[in-house]
Parts: sequence; C-alpha cells; structure tokens
Amino acid sequence: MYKIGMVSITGRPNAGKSTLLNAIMKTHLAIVSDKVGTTRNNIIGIYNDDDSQILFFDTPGLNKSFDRLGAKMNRNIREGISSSEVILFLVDAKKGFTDNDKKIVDTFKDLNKKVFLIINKIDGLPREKILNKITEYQKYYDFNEIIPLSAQRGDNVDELIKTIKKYLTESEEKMYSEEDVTFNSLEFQVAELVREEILNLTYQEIPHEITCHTEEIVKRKNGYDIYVTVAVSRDNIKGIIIGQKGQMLKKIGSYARKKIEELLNTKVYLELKVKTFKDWKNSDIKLKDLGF
Ligand SMILES: Nc1nc2c(ncn2[C@@H]2O[C@H](COP(=O)(O)OP(=O)(O)OP(=O)(O)O)[C@@H](O)[C@H]2O)c(=O)[nH]1
Ligand SMILES: [Mg+2]
Repeated sequence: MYKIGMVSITGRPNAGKSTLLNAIMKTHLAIVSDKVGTTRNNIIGIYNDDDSQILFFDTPGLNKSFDRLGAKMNRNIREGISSSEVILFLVDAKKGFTDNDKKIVDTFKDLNKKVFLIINKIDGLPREKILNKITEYQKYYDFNEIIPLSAQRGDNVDELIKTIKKYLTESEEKMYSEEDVTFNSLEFQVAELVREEILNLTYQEIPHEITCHTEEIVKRKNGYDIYVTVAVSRDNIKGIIIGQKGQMLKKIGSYARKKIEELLNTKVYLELKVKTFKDWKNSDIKLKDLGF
C-alpha cells in the first residue's frame, strides 16, 4: 500500500517555499531568488519513495497586489490550495507575525483542511527564538502540526515528509509514473531558468518588468537548440538586460545554458532575444496567457 495525496506550499513571498520544494524533490525544480515574488505559476513536484507518492504544489507568495499579474498569481494559489489535502503554511522564522499573516491564517479557518505551520530558515537561530515563534503562531490557530526546518540546508525535511504521510490516504497503486518529476512543460522550465538568472543578476525593480517565453526547442543529434524571448515592459529595461556591449545578456545566457544543460543532461545552444512587450510578435495572446 502507498500513501498518496496532494500538498500545497503557501505563505508570504520570500518565505522559502520554492527552496523547500527543491529540498523535498532533491532537484532544482523551482526557481529561487532573494527577490520578492519570484514564483508566478504553480510549480508541481511529484515526490516518490518506497511507500508514498505525493504531489507538491509550490505556489506564488501570497500578496496583496490587485493588478493583473497579482490577481493571476492569487488565482493560482487558490487553485493549488483547493486541490490539496494538506497545506504547508511556511513562515520565515526571522520575521514577525504580521496582519498579513493573520489574514492568511484566517482563510484556513473555513477550508476544512489539515494545516501545518512550517517555521523555515531556522539555521543560525537560537532554540529559544524558535520556541517563541511557535507560541506566537499557536495563539492564533490550532495547527495540525508545527515543524521548524531549514529548507536551504535540508534540515528536518525528512521529518516533514514522515509527518505528511500520517495525514494521507492509502492506495494500492501510485497515480503517476515514477519517472515523472513534474507536469510543468519543458518549455516552461527552460524559460524559468532564464528568468532565474535575470532575477539573480539584476536589481530589485527589474524582475517585475520582465517575462520569459520559450519560442522553440529543436532536438539535434547531439543536444538541443533553444530559443527564448525575454519580453520587457520598457526600452530602458531592455537596455539593462542587454547591458554594455551585450555583456549582461551574454552572462544571463551562459549561466542559464549551464542550468538547462544540467536539466536536460546534454549539450544546449541557447539563443536569447530581448523585446519590448509591444514588439513581441503575437504579444496580445501571449501577454494575456501570462496574466499581464
Ligand atoms: N537562511 C535561509 N535562507 C533561506 C532558506 N530557505 C530559503 N532561503 C532564502 O530565502 C530566499 C527566498 O527563497 P524562495 O525559495 O525563492 O522563496 P519563495 O517563498 O518561493 O518566494 P516567492 O516565490 O517570491 O514567493 C532565497 O534567497 C533563499 O535562498 C533557509 O532555510 N534558510
Ligand atoms: Mg517561490
């Protein structure tokens, strides 16, 4: 018999949700950055071990923004949460419990789901501080479980999986092939790896002004040719992404190519084109799809 089920990872932006998904999956599936609002779509990880199969949804950080991108992101979060049996509510151990957190916790009250409080980023934090944090949150909600961990170091992640299994139903069969790691398309994953490099190499305000889209993946005898468009909101952002004599774009391209080669386990030729949303061909359809 196998324990099977769906689990969503939610919480405020930057809490470390994607880092946790990667720690659980032991692979670089979701992009991570120190910028707020890194994840825009639900990232699905299909976790397998000898006695379980668990679908994890990494969701965009819950935000208050009501622009189109924010609304689309919040919709993705609701979808991720509604289909799962267990909700992991991730908080940053180094941050205080805010009104925003209260609002998120309030939404759990009517859901009738198992909710775990995951206190992340406990690395380097004294035990006493972690215990205080737990008391602070417990006052507000009767969590089914409270688990402190460090997603970055992978500390206590095994314990988390063990605990989740207690809440899942039994099945004689697994639902999905053990070879599948995610349902996110290869095109999406490639575009995300390019976006990750942009997030890591540029300033705070740039990330929200761009989106990446894989135009084509061509299989060759010994590798792949991949064409990705980096669409930007304004001309001056385009200048920043391209950089002096194209240096920035070259750097983004070469870092992203290495990661894509790791993902595909083969040689990759990567071509990046930077365009403003206006110039991007068929931009109407694509921007709508992306929630802009
Ligand atoms: N010290 C420490 N840093 C962490 C830990 N987990 C994540 N981080 C860092 O926190 C930052 C945000 O991590 P992400 O995984 O992108 O956070 P997220 O919750 O997915 O963020 P959004 O997608 O924007 O909602 C990154 O700089 C991570 O390296 C942890 O356990 N300890
Ligand atoms: Mg994320």
